[in-house]
Amino acid sequence: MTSPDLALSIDSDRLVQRLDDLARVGAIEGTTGCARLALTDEDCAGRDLVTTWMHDLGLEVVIDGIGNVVATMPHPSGRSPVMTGSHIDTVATGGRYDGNLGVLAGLEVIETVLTAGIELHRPLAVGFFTDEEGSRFQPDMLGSLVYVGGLALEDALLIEDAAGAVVGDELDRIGYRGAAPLPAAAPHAFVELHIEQGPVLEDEDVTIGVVESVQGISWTEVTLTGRSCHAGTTPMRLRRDPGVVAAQIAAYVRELTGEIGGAQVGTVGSLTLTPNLVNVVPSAATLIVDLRNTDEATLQEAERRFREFVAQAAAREGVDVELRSVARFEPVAFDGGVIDLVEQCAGELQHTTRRLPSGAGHDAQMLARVCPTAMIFTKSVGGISHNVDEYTAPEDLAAGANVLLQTMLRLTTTEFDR
Ligand code: HGY
Ligand code: MN
Ligand code: MN
Repeated sequence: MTSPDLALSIDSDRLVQRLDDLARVGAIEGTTGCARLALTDEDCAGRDLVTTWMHDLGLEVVIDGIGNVVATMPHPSGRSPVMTGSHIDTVATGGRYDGNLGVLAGLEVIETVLTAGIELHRPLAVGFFTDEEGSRFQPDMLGSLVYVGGLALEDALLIEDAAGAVVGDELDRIGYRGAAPLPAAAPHAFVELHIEQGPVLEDEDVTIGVVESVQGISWTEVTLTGRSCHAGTTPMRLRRDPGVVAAQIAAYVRELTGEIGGAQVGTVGSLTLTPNLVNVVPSAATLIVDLRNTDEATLQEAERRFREFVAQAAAREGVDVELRSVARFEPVAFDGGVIDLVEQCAGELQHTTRRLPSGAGHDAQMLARVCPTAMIFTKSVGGISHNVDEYTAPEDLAAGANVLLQTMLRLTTTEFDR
């Protein structure tokens, strides 16, 4: 292929149909959302469906030791592929586009190119990575982190969820512990299409987000241990109530984001009281604090102040505290050349564009460690995501997928043979 064919376009009905078909797997009744937590039966069913589509296209499908699945066009050259992909695991109250769009748009791009019979200088590939969400097994982006050699496979296989289930056992249970070696061979380049999951593109009425970076992420598990006692008979002066400290921490995280300002965000989304009974002062409270910032030094300052507050609040209440980092990734800058190419392709397709950082973590931030990488965002209605009401209009799905098509095609040409 010498010059890109801008007239080539994905089949948006087929893309939307596949998104609908996949959303039926783990569908949350009465909503348009789905629940496919990593390595659950629902995730397995989603994996089976997508790998069937991959096989139906005649792609070479490989599964590696952490359950990542990559499908590559057969190609005589043996050159490394231009790759796209994302994830098909979801949070427990997930929408149908987060991650799924990136995987199914990649499949759609490949089917479009195969149907058009276009000869490429190097193959295209699409993959889905295990446990991108990190909701069940921390850290998030677990599969892509192992894929690029950021975490040893043997360590990843030992990670447990809150109920004590182990990654390696769950992979075996669903039949997705593959044989492909890890770390994987680096692709030639990687481009991920994803919904923005925020309000920027919609607020500014811009069609395509040209993603320049991903902000830093810090997840710290806080375990507070007090003494359970009767909620009625125990005098307040004798109580050592970890539930109170947990609530103070959640409130402080919000205060801290106000004090630091700028790009600082934070929340406590996971909080468990034990025994969690109305008339028992808790014996323990476990929470995970999510802090993020586009600037590493500021994120470290936020972490320092949060840890200081936790120590003081626990001491005041006389409870013990244990901190454990369960995810920590510095901000990642994407490749300037690929960013420019995404912007150029979107412009040639007459779409409005805007450069922005990603507030969410993505598999692309791991692939950026091993090859030239960037991302494409498309609108999220109302900026809502990690919510069953997540929605992106068909025309925006198609716009994102066509920018992905053109960008990937350009990256296969000798012009990008770096
Ligand atoms: O948490 C995140 O940013 C991503 O959804 N895993
Ligand atoms: Mn995602
Ligand atoms: Mn997500």
